[in-house]
Amino acid sequence: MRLATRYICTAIILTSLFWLAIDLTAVLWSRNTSDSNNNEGRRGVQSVDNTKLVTIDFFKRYYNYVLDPQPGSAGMGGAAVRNPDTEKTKEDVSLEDYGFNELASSKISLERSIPDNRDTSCFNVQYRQDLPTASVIVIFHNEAWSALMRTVHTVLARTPPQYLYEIILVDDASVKDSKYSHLASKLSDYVDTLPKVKLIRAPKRVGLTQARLIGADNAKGEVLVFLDSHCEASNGWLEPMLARLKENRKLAVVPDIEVISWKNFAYSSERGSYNRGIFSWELMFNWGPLPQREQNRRKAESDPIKSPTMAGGLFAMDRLYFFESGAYDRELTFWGGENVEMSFRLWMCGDGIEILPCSRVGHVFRERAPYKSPEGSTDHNSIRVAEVWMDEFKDIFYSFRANLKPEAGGDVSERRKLREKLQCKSFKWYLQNIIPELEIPDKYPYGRGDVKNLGTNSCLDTLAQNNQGGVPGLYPCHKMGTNQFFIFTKKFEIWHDSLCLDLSDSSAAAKAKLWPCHKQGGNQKWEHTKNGFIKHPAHGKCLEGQGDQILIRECNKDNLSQKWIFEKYPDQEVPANAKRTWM
Ligand SMILES: [Mn+2]
Repeated sequence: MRLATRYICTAIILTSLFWLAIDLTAVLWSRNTSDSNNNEGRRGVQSVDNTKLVTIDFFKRYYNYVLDPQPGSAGMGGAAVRNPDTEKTKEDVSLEDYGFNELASSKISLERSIPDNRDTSCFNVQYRQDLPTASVIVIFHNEAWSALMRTVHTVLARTPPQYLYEIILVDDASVKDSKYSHLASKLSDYVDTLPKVKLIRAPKRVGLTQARLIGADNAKGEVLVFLDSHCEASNGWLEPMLARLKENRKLAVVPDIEVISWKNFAYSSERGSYNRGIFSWELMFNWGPLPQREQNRRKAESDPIKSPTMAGGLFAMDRLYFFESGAYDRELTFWGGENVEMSFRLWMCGDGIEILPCSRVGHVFRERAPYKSPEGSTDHNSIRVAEVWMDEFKDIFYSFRANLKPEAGGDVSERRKLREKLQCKSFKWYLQNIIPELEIPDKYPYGRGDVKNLGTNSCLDTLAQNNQGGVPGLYPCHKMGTNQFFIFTKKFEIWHDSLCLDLSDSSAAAKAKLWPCHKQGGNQKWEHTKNGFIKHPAHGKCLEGQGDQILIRECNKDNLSQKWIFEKYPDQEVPANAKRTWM
């Protein structure tokens, strides 16, 4: 049967069933009430009582699967799909084209069943039934058919239709190439057969932020829900977000984002521990654990988690508040930084961001993006964020990103006006109240910038091993900060964004590693002597540069490869009357 016909039939049958159910309820109720209280008997003829609170399972009756059931088909229950060896080449091509195993994805029903990972407490939460309607906005560029359509179909199947105003697909100028021909007329024709789904084509490539704005500018639902184009909605994914926004419209709410494997499309069935969004001083989004303070504040696993930032791919906001609060900065280019901008703005000017653990959406975390962003686009965006929102703390960002200049962000006066108009709080307030756990580097540390080795003329570099146990080395000095940016702190640590250079033994084979800073000295305490040594007092050894490696050796003042120089020594250059601390 063609889809359209199926939908019409299903709709007719459901509508009939719906009214039949109401009639029956009305009859039973009026009998009940007239038995107990004759005067109120007439109330029984009213239709659905929207004020009656219900639990999440109530909404299940409205979910509507339309695809033929495929018993035993691939990936059911969120299972992994493995392709036979004979299809290895085909699989590799799909990985190359999409950044995930599209071949596996193409074998899985667009409405497959997935594990229910919600905490039991989620089933006791009481929801109202008069929830706002949602416009679901999905932007895409060169997306795979199966991934995009599974996003659409799972939203249609698992959203009560009374709350789904529309799904808006925004095609950000996908390449007109045989590889992506499914996104041309095939897509337009298919979308015509689906209820409530609209397709908008961007006339030229506009990038993530502008494509989202096209969706938002065209949306008519009361709530905007942004989803990536490779998601799977789960049972009850939307209702908690709508309910929370009905309680407080000055929030962005984020579902608990579950992992769909890019390798085999297994849908994670692990509950895991909750995380929240944080950021680095380079203005990159990160996930971080919940601090004790937040764990104490929450009374149940179903309670929202306050999140200082959001990843930005999946979230919902009241549509009018989205625009009142400044939508997106329309001068942001292409990709990156828009989530951090919105995060700072929502906390400083509104009621912030919450992750809702009872709302779950699966997302394919791709191995890599299958397309390139224009050079410098993210930097341009980050500069705008720093200039508009970070007040004096933007200096920390610029010290990390030594080669960036404010001018490269363009004119930010409109956004500064917005900040004034909304009477937003200061960045200092945000740091102190929303993310007090974030380490703020010393304002005038003993050393800062790149750390040059005089023997090799190379610079200390994390070599992108920015994690616990990462082994830094040497790399040609590039004067761009980032992985060559270190601070010699007032606690005598060699610090890189919450990681400290740590030496745990003094043997010749020992390595100085990056380790979360513990502020206790010991293995993380260093001396930088007048003659240029970086010496570990506890182990009595010096850092020595050799090739691209850092060795641990007996200190030798005649060895140039043991001499290091920081780009700056700020504590020796404090301006007169300057405030010596940030807070
Ligand atoms: Mn994504």
